[in-house]
Amino acid sequence: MDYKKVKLCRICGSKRLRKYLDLGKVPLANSLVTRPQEVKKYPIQVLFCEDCSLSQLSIVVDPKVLYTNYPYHSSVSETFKEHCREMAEEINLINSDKLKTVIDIACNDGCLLNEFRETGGFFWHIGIDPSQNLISEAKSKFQEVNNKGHLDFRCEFWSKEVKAPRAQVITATNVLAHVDDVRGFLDSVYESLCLNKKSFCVVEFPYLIDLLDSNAFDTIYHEHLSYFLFKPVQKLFDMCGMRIFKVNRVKIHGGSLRVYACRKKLFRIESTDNSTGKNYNDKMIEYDSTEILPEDKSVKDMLKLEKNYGVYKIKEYLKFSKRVNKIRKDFKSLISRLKNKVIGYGASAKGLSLINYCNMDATHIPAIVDETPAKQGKFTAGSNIPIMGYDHFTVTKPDYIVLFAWNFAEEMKRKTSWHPKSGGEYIVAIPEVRIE
Ligand code: JHZ
Repeated sequence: MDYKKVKLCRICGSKRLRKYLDLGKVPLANSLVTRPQEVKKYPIQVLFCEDCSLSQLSIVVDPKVLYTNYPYHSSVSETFKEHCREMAEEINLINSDKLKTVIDIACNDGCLLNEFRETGGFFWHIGIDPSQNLISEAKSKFQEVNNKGHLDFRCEFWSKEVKAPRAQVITATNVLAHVDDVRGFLDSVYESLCLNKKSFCVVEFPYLIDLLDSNAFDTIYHEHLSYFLFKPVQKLFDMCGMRIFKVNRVKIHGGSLRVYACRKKLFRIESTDNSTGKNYNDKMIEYDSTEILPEDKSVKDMLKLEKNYGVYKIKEYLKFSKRVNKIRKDFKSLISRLKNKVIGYGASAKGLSLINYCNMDATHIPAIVDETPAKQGKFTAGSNIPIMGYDHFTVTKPDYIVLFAWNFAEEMKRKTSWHPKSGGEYIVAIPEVRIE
């Protein structure tokens, strides 16, 4: 069996888990195939923890099956690169040390580390990712900058077993939601943060309130084990000896949270004998990290926002589930009506999940264009739709382009500005099905 069932809340351990969404059985979104074929399907159900309000999938697929060879490349999107630049700049403002050690967990193709290198604070950068293909690419891409600082890429899962050096900054974007043992994951972050400096981690993940607001049920798939609100995440960090001191809402991936957290306790060295210049009696003095990283107003504001929204009760989620069913019906009927005239853009995991949730295949969507070389020439899992390079647009000239990566709609529209000029239109399914 390559998956296991979830029985307890992965944050608070509660057994009080209530199902609010069932999307049937679908294949793994990123398991692209080299020729049309039948593939294994796994259930997609979402459970709500009535104690800490975490939403989580009812199963956990073996991460080795999901990530050993991973076709998703962060650097394909200019919007994501800009996002990483802004993030690196914000981090450098909080810790302005010129020489710092940065660990990027789930570094993918090295997109974020590259921005750190370019915005300063470069000394020793370590990228860790379980995908062999991505680590090999990152190694070859960044070889030429090794002489300006030390850049390591390591192929492994970040877990409680990981051995990493201490770092001033640890980043983890779009990975916490993918992890089953979230306690072990954050315990290792805690262990790897420096004890005596302004050290912190920055964790970014899609925000459940944005998912509910934009009906983004297509972002619910096997890679995403948890759907986070701020409150359960704050509890999780607290359980691991850390404290969130700042949180931002950011636009990326349809709406995410960026949380900054540090150890609750730090240490400074206090010299007891200044006269001799010797340090035999130096003491490590423990102090509260609020002295150097005080809590920002954003932390309390975020808790207030969630409380007012009503997301700590299941009622909101049951309403969401009804909206999801309507979108599935509307999208399938629109595409069935226009089927010979459409081409998809972006073989995103969310797009391929949407196709499967609507039981569609290549008779509905004849092809999907994607600029990731690793995806081109392959077929989508379950729906068997061919994935083509950008040139396919010029060959087919579709009447409608379905934006399967609606989170990057602006960038995709910019790249296909010829389409509306020649009378073409776009279709999106999220937040509701529409032609624009
Ligand atoms: P995109 C990924 O999900 C994977 P996906 C992952 N599971 C995760 O957590 C979320 O992100 C947050 C292509 N594209 O980013 C590239 C173009 O071809 O929405 C991608 O294949 N041209 C880790 O897969 C896809 O579209 C372009 O101009 O749902 C976008 O996928 C652009 C902008 C994208 O994420």
